[in-house]
Amino acid sequence: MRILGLLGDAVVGRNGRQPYCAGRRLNGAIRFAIAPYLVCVVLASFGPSASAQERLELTDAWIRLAPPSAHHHAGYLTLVNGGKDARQLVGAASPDYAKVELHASRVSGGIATMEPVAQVEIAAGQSVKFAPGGLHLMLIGPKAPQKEGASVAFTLSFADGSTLAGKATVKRDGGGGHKHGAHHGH
Ligand SMILES: [Cu+2]
Repeated sequence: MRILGLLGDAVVGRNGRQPYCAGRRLNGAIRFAIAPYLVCVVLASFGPSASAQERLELTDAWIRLAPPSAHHHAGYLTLVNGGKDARQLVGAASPDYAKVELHASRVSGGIATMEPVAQVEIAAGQSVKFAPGGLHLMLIGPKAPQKEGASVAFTLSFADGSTLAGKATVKRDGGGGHKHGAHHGH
């Protein structure tokens, strides 16, 4: 991610566009020297995106390490809408998976279930957290064995036709109670 951040920052800088991050308040060489170590590390990855997306931030994307036999992996992230309009997340995709769905989990009577959701709205000025036990990206049909620490590229699609690219790190459970596989509705 840091390497991408550096590249993204350099590309954006050459094109004369300013990444939407604290780094833009710095100038010249100082910005290029320091910015990659600030929040630009994450935000600059989205620098080349369309202007309409600049105020929607995607952070903390990760995929839970699952048993090797798992055909579904769960991905989590946070979307922060710093814009003035609500945004509707309507889909996702990854080159590393056959299909990606938006799912919501809930626990009822001690049993965890989940179901697809058609869209997730991120209200203006609000954030939505995809986390164990709640919203998640259901990554279906991995094309290669999952590896801890790997970086998985994915793209989010919005109702206005825009997309947002991100990378999720594969890591172990950070806590929470999302039990995948045991009670799968599809
Ligand atoms: Cu799911």
